[in-house]
Amino acid sequence: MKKTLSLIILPTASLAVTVPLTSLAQILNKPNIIYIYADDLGFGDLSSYGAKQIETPHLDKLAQAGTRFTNAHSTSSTCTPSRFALMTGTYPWRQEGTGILPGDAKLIVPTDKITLPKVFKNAGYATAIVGKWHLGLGSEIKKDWNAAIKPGPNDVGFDYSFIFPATADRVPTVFLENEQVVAVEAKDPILVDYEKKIGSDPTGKEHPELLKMQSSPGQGHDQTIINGIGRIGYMTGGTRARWVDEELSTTFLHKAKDFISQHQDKPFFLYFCLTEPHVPRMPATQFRGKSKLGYRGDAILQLDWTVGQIQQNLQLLGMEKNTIIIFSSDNGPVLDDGYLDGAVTQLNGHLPAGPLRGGKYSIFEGGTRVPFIVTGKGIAKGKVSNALISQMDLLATCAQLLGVKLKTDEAKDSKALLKTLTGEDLKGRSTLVQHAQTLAIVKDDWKYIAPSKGTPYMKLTDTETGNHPEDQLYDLKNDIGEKNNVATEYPEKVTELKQLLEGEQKNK
Ligand code: NG6
Ligand code: CA
Repeated sequence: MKKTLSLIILPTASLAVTVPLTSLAQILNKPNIIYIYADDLGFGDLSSYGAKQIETPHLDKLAQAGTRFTNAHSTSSTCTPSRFALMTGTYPWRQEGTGILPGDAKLIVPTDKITLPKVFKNAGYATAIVGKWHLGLGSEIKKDWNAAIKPGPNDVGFDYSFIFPATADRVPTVFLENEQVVAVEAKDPILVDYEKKIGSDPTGKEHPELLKMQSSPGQGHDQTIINGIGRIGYMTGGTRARWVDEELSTTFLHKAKDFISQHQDKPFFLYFCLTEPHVPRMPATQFRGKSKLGYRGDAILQLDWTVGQIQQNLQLLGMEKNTIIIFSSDNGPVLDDGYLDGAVTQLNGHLPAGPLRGGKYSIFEGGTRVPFIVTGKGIAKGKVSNALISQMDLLATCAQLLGVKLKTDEAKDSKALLKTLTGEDLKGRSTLVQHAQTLAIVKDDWKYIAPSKGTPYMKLTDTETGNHPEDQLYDLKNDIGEKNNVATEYPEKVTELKQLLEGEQKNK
């Protein structure tokens, strides 16, 4: 049976034509794909998603020129598992050790299995990652940061990598370019430890007077001080290799632009992982104070500007017509995640998760329902799609786009949803498992959350986790804010979804 796909290939929607799915790759002529991944950006953080207190014009422009999704998800409500799923096309809860990783963790992405960048490589693309990695490096926790560190991004499908290892609040605060820490010197070797203090650098705990931004009481972030900010973990050495937080974003931007301009004649996949608005939020001078919402708002403006710079760069090089940009976030929002940076005190009525309940760390929709904007060649223009789609689906969807065959046991949880991604199909997945401390499953706008004994409320981060010792059922069509647990009213629905979830868990 021949599948067909309506594809808008000319500027006006009225000229939509139906083309065979199989020849889509030829029509698109191997588009460049740039996947821009924000860190902790919420469903309500962009003006195109309804934010009133903040203006994000560049992302709004992207949404107007393409398709804006309202029911797109990361797999999980934290970073490492969401990124693991994006890379592997499998649910992270199927593999042990995919929770938030420390900065010295070893690589958790299998090197012998298909990955998102390998799909592109198999189709003859050049591939790169620029930005936050957070999936571990090397094969040991104790590793020599002064020599090449393998395996890493270059061993799971990226030709080029310019990354930082974990999160901006974790040591080591250094960049790695293709396995090697940038600017490390033999006379000042880097040592990292997550258990005990190492070297003589002051810590936030001993010397809070040295901090330019105070850590939140009770949340740690009081170990080695780097650039006036207390971090998680201890490090010493690498004085010249340490990043300056205010320059993190532009450093990544320059590397991303370099990669783009060096690949004008060969199709490429760029995985561009921004660090905003994750803590520590320390925006560049040009954005500081600009949002009036504290450094979190300023970091969102910086992120929006960065996306604008990428768009502008593509235009200058005449590459925008042959490029698809996909923008999303790895999990929902959080205000106080370790530093007293004004995110709470200057919130000014802003709703980072929009109408959703919960945020980062939560099984409620705020945890995984995130902005997802797709624009460029072959993508419907000015469309809003309510289709259910997961970032984990990009692996199979890109394979479908590029005619790359996946074996049946590869990337099993990833669904080929090309028509959904282009904005033609408005349904997407029929079901999706969501992941925080517990699991939930969504089907036809009904959501079942499995019972959990975990805390229902994390005071320090002000998070409603969604943990509850009994079944929860929400009717998302009429109650997107998950206010009314209707489990006792619809026992058959609970049974149906519970069985579906158990089936997914068994389906290893
Ligand atoms: C948490 C950190 C938080 C942040 C998060 C990872 C504490 C108390 N909190 O454990 O600050 O680093 O991990 O965020 O240590 S993520 O977006 O990479 O998942
Ligand atoms: Ca994150």
